[in-house]
Amino acid sequence: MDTLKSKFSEKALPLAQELKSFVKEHGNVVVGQYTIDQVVGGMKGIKGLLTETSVLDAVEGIRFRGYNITQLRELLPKAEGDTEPLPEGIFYLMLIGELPTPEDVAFISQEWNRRANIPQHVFDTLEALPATTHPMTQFSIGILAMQTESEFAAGYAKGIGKDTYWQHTYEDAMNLIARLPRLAAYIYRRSFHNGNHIAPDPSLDWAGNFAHMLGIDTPSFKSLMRLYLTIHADHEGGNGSAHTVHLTGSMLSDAYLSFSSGMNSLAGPLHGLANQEVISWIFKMQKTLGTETPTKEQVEEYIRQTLANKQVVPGYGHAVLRRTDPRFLAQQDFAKKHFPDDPLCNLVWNVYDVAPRILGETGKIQNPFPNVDAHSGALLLHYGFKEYSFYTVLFGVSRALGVMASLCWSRAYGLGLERPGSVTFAKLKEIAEKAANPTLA
Ligand code: HAX
Repeated sequence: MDTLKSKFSEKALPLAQELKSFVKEHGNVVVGQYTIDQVVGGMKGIKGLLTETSVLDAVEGIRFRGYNITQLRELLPKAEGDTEPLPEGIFYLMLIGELPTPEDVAFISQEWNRRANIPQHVFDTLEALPATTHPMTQFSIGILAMQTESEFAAGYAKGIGKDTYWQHTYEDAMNLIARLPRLAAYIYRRSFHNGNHIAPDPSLDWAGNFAHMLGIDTPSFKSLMRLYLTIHADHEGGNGSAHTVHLTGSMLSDAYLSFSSGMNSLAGPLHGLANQEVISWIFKMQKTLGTETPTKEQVEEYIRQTLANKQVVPGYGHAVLRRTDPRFLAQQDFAKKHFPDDPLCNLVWNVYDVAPRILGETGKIQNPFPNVDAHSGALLLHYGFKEYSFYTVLFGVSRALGVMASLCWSRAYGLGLERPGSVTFAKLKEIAEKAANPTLA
């Protein structure tokens, strides 16, 4: 057993025992109540998932095992000469629950390089698709094609015991994460660079190697990738991609099947695809207004037009957050540090100056502030990374860190399959009527 796996077993197995006894003793304690609003409105606010890797507060934003993003940028180990954290570190933190040492992070880098090989049939599968297929569709299909490699699925077919599920899931999680940068870079280069692929460099860290294979091989872009892949990693358990991975995984579908389904959720415009939509919306604004540097008044006019057209302003709003997303602020900080005069970043900041007021005036948008997706495209474009239909794939590569760490915990805990009940409208009316007239039996 490798050192990370053994550390995980030391942490997770006693807690799994404790959880079992805890549920036996306190299983009938009521956690919360929910309303018809929540049933119809997507179960928001219902605490119905057990997730260890991170917790989201509506005002403060995300904390990974208790640490916020500002602290993690400070505390997680870094590559030599870089000031941004290595994503290997946040994976360790989410999986083990403690800050990693530089040695812990070096071990994960090494492991992911060792496990990164992708079988040829995965590339052949991708080659069967038109190069114009949306990168997220290719990404999901590529992940599914890798399912042939699942150690959990192979083990299950042979009849492994329940108590070893976590071990096979750990192997799948590590292999899958290791392979994703190669898969994603392959899709990028086939879609936008005539299939002119770049071989991996195993001397690099996970994010550095990804930047290298994408073809933007500068220290500054590597630094951005490290930050990007760290901050997009997790957003507690209920977001679309994490929840989908958990739901699929709860049927004992292996890591590849589960992660592919999660990526199909991330590919929706209300979730991860918003990063593509933001840039598309900004380009349309520039074209419509006939200027690359619109004034704040012009931006305001365009936002009002978007709302009048009954469209959303992408990158703004959130199902849980009620303040500016700290992931937006981390990206703004990166841009201010490295390229404060970048015109597109300045346009993003001008939108930030005016959008919350206008969105707030509608009176119906619960969070008028920017989310993570409002900024990421402008940073990527600074490096000439202009193919914005690929942006959500970058998000997906990062999201693997959180959801795979969570899948390991779900298997160690032996969490049950997810199967909530449903009601009809007629039943809701009956419930509402009884609530209004408590004397009705
Ligand atoms: N622009 C215009 N209208 C918006 C809006 C926005 N940015 N955000 C919310 N609204 C509207 C909703 O569409 C809804 O309208 P209806 O009542 O007519 O249906 C109303 O305001 C209330 O919505 P809400 O309760 O504030 O927000 P929800 O929890 O329903 O939705 C969303 C949250 C993130 C989906 C929403 O804010 C949105 O569509 N934002 C734009 C898309 C986006 O940026 N998505 C990425 C979110 C972060 C993420 O997951 N990243 O991956």
